[in-house]
Amino acid sequence: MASVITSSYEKRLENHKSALARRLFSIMIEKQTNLCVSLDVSSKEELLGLVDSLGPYVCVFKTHIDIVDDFSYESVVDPLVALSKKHNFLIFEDRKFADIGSTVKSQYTSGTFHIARWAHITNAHALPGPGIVDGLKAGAKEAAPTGEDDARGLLLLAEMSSSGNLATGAYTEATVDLARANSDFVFGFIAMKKLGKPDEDFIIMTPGVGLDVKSDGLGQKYSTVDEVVSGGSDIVIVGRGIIGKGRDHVAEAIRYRSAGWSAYLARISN
Ligand code: 5BU
Repeated sequence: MASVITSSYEKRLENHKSALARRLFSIMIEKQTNLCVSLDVSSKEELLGLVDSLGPYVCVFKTHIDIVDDFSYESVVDPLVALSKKHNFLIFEDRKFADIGSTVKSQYTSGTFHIARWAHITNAHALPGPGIVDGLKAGAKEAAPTGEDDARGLLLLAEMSSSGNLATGAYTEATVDLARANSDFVFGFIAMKKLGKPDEDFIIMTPGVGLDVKSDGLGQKYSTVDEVVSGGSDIVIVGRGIIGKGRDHVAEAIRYRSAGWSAYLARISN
């Protein structure tokens, strides 16, 4: 396993070459949080309500915008962007692009969702090869304004959390190589642990994190916050552990944020 990064988010902010990564680190430092909440809900009212109440505790909200039943750009994206300014967080659309460059460019910039206009972060599978990164990079340039605050960044799916997934071994290694060749735009990975050489500062965002259960009956596998952060994860992605039915959402967000920050402090003190 690659050795974990033990330098602070402050140090990494100073040296990072991705504008998006610098913005992300500055939010994490200011709000003292490495928590990303995954908003897998189908009603816009619920989505926006969660964002407003949990906004103070997160650095990133992750969306699956295509599962919102009552979606319209004006009634979902516009208020979401306003809330991202109010609470100072980034928006990550978990789109998992997986097609040729020309097609993903259109999927990213057009259609119902116009993802590149509002999602600071999106992600893609490496399976199609370098064209997918080129297509998304071209889309980001075309759709997003140019200031540092409007920076866009891509995460490659180097690993997955689900049981029996195929993103392992040589596939994961080839994904890291693809990121290396595009490190101005690809600032990190969806992965379960640190990837890359010690001096390569890829940000690792990790799904499949839960403190109470080990699986969901549909293939999801949960690790604890301590397990993933000590293994090199920089941001923990939590969905149902926080927004699941019957949970006190704010109390759970505070619990996961505190676990994430303590695990980060423990890692940098080693
Ligand atoms: P959960 O409720 O914490 O299990 O939600 C996990 C979220 O992370 C959900 O939106 C998934 O689509 C997403 N996810 C994942 O669980 N595992 C992966 O490997 C990737 C994404 Br990539």
